Amino acid sequence: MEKSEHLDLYQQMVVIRILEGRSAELYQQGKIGGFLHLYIGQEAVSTGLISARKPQDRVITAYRDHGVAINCGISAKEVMAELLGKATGVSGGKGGSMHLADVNNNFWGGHAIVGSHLPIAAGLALGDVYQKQDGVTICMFGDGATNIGYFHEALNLSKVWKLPVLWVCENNQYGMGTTVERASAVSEIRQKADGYAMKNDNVDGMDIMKVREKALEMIEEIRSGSGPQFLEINTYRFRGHSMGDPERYRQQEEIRKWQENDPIGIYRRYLVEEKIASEEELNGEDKKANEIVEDAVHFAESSPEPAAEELFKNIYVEEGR
Ligand SMILES: Cc1ncc(C[n+]2csc(CCOP(=O)(O)OP(=O)(O)O)c2C)c(N)n1
Ligand SMILES: [Mg+2]
Repeated sequence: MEKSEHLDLYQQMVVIRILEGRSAELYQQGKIGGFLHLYIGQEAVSTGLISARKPQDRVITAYRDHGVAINCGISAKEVMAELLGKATGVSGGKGGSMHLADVNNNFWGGHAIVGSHLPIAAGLALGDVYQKQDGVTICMFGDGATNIGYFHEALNLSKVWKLPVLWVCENNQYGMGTTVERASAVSEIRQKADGYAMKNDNVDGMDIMKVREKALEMIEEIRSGSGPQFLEINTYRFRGHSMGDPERYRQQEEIRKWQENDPIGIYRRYLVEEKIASEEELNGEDKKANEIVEDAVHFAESSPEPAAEELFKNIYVEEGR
């Protein structure tokens, strides 16, 4: 990898971290409505994974989607404006936190119903097969989603039809306040893929380079016709499930232990130890990331609300009928 690519990935991770910290503040000030699920702690997962895709590869995820959107190439401005429900947001201010999407960047959303986007991912991949495209669909979901019927239907059909999908489970150890052990028959989630005779693996989600390497390998195998594969990525969310979570279900000690493996700290150390970048250069990247986020907040706050007519656009019924 070129140095500039490393710095770009590092900056994406820091932008996500700072943007989410700022959005938590704006939420507390009442400027963001609805739910807000932060990705802090999981940045190496989507940054590593999406760095391995080609432009024709589609990405689809659940509601913890701000980081994924940034990694797919959506600007911090458009993400922040969407969080504030502004017309300049990536979904025109009508989607909000859980419904960021931009097909121009091959990012197919942001989905709020747990597991609901897995059959959609299978459908996207089937569409590519029909049209003889060589894209791979990367479908990300949580550990909790693997206990839902949609998950099993989608994995099964994807294997029967040899669809080009990389199923990615972000195992952050909890579905809301419930540990994996209390909700899933198997605690190593990749074992569920064995039930569909699907090649599977796992990787440390706190280390971006490991995620990227594994993703590159699996995506290329899928592109070459291996059929669907399954990757479990072990990670941890440093914040609550969503804003307002009192977090009575886990100990501070556990959070601290995971924070010692902060994915940004791990990448930083790697870049310095491998002499790819100096501390000063990385501090410069942090400063730039901070400016990008502050510009985004200013842009979002000074943007207009969507017009009332917008209520009648982008719905399934033709206008005027
Ligand atoms: C079908 C459905 N059931 C319940 C919910 C409420 N709910 C929202 S998030 C969530 C937990 C999902 O956990 P996981 O898939 O591990 O994702 P994470 O939040 O950890 O990223 C639940 C139960 C929902 N949105 N949809
Ligand atoms: Mg989870």
